[in-house]
Amino acid sequence: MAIQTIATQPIAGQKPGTSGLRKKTAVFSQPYYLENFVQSVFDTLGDCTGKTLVLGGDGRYHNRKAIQTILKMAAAHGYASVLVGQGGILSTPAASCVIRKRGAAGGLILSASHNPGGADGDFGIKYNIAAGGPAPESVTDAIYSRTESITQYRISDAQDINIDTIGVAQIEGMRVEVFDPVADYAELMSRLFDFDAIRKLFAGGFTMRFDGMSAVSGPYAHAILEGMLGAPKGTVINGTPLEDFGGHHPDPNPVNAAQLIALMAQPDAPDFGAASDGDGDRNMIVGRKFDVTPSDSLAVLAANATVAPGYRAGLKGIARSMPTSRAADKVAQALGIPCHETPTGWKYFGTLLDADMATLCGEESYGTGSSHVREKDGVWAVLFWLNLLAATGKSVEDIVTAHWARFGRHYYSRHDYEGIDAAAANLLMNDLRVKLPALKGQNLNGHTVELADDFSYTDPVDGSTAAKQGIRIVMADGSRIVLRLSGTGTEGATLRVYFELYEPDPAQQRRPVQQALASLIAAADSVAAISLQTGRSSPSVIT
Ligand code: VG1
Ligand code: CO
Repeated sequence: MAIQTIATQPIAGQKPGTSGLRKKTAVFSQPYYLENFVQSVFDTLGDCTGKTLVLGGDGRYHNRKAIQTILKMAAAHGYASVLVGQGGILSTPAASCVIRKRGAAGGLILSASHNPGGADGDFGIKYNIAAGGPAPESVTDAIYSRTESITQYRISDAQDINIDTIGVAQIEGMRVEVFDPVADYAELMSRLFDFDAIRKLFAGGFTMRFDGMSAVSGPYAHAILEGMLGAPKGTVINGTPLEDFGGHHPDPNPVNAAQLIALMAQPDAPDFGAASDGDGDRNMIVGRKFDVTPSDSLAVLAANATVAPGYRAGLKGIARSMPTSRAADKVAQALGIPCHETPTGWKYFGTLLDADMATLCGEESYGTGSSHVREKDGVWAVLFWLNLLAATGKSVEDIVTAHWARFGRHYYSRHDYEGIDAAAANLLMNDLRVKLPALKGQNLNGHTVELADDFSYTDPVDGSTAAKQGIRIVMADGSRIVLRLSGTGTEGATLRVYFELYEPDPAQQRRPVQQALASLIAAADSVAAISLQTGRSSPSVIT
């Protein structure tokens, strides 16, 4: 065994986006691609000697190979120890949990999350810091800038090691510990939620389907729901991680989790449905014939947080990403706690959670989480809902409609225009930016514009700033249109248009969502010339 120094050259475009570096698998599997990026991470971190690194991924194609490469590179950089999830499996929230619990210096998570996997799909990598959360922008910017000047990387020429059996091995004197990816996480969950009450719920005949979407959350759901909580076998469907996610798009929304939605619409539907994404950090909550929007889910959990033992003491604050509906703001107001508005991406919640300024966080993109880790957490959200259902004995629909009656309903929808021409997408955003100053006071389809800007954020804890985080057009009647370009795609550009309309009157809260939002949808098209600029007459995905 020897450590080798290999000459390399910068590869263009290794810039992490909303959540790490994501590219086509074919790009990632090119010689030097992963190595250059990982070396740039290690160079940015500085001296790694004696430190512990957590390593794992969502099990997608190329995961195992990438893990072997990273192990050999870590060994060449003096890490004392690398903790690897068995079989290379480690959900994003479990990685965050393990980094924190084991006092690791950080972790490398291999995932492109909700993007499809396989040889023709996507692959990704991100670095998480010692607090357990995604590296802040200052770090990802430094990594990117390192990728632009890299000249060599260091790697051990050791043989591949067995990552399928729990135990300890060595590479160049570095300890490699293959651990059970579920155990620490499951133990944390059992401390946060009333497992006895949930066990009784299942024992009483309550039925559920959890769709693992053939991705990483399956093993967690099998162990916790069917194992620790006694849910009948078959509660978890698509529960085995597959390298290509069964050819599906592992994104838990009503479009991509159509199988679950159809099941929940049957006359004999289970009481409760849920799904998670590729790397296990997203969640979709479904009642019988009743989908819960992620923004509502955050608000409902916040309003009822004290039912769960881990949140008995109440919440310090709530944080939501800017495009997420303002349903959580209403709850924060009622609870007398702050509601922070951050840019899209979980990395912006870290400082607020560390400073105890927020306890619950959420994003409209099926992401909910709390201070228990520093990532959004799919299975956690599902357990929180189960705890709530067990504590109240009510149905999902009854809980949500009672919430609307009390706080008002925020009708909400996101329209995605995927794979559009990147130049056209940038033109659309730039044209709209130019129009913003003149929009104030204008009447758009019956809504008077109160504020129109490009969202900028200053972190209240460390003072760091992020500009151009999405265009928001806020109306005097409380409704909003938000437009931004995705930072997780790998082909062309994706335009996301978010719509929100507040309806305080319970008699008006059961309208079809797209109909309720129709005036805003038409207003967005006229102000941003969406059909004209994208060449699309309708969005590719509506959630
Ligand atoms: C999307 C979502 C964002 C989420 C991000 C990572 O980003 O909109 O809310 O944090 O994915 O989620 P974008 O830039 O494509 O809109 V995950 O589960 O893919 O790590
Ligand atoms: Co994800």
